[in-house]
Amino acid sequence: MKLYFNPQSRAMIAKWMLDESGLEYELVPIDFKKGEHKSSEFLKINPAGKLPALVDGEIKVFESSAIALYLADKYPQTNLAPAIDAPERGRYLSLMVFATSQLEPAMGDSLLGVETQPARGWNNWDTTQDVIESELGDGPYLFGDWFTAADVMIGSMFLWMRMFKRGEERPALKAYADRLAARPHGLKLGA
Ligand SMILES: N[C@@H](CCC(=O)N[C@@H](CS)C(=O)NCC(=O)O)C(=O)O
Repeated sequence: MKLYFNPQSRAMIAKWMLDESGLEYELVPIDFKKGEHKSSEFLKINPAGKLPALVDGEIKVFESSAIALYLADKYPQTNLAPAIDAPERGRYLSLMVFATSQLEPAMGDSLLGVETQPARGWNNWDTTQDVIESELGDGPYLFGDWFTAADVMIGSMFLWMRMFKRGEERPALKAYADRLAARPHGLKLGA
């Protein structure tokens, strides 16, 4: 399995997912300055010309949430996702998609100081944090004691925010980010 990678990118999220999975993989370095992500060879893997992208045999996957969903489903022995017919599955899928469709754009609005327009499909940073705080409950993870790919996707957003010295106002979410960063393979950004 090959992960197309640059440490200054969201490919760090896919790498975290792979590290948590214990699966073997190879990193293929992509130099943004040389435009390697826009080469015709790379565009055959991700037509959007962005990282991360994963190649597993014949299968090509791009978009960080798609990569996390793919890995957890393709390799169920990693125990990083509820089975397709498990009662937790609906909530799991919702959180996986929420990470990049709501939490991430809300985070972007907050960092850029832009007023969120809910008509575009996501709520503001405060409201999206309310959702995650309530989903987390007493934790320690989104599915209680069970660490899943949803923690990789949702947790990454809070760990990115931390790099910008933001998103630390809420004790429960701060403690969640601390727990994730302290995992042996936890995402270490800006280190
Ligand atoms: N929604 C995508 C975002 C991918 C993305 O924006 N990647 C950035 C790096 S973090 C990139 O490759 N930028 C290079 C470019 O657009 O030229 C995902 O989650 O995979």
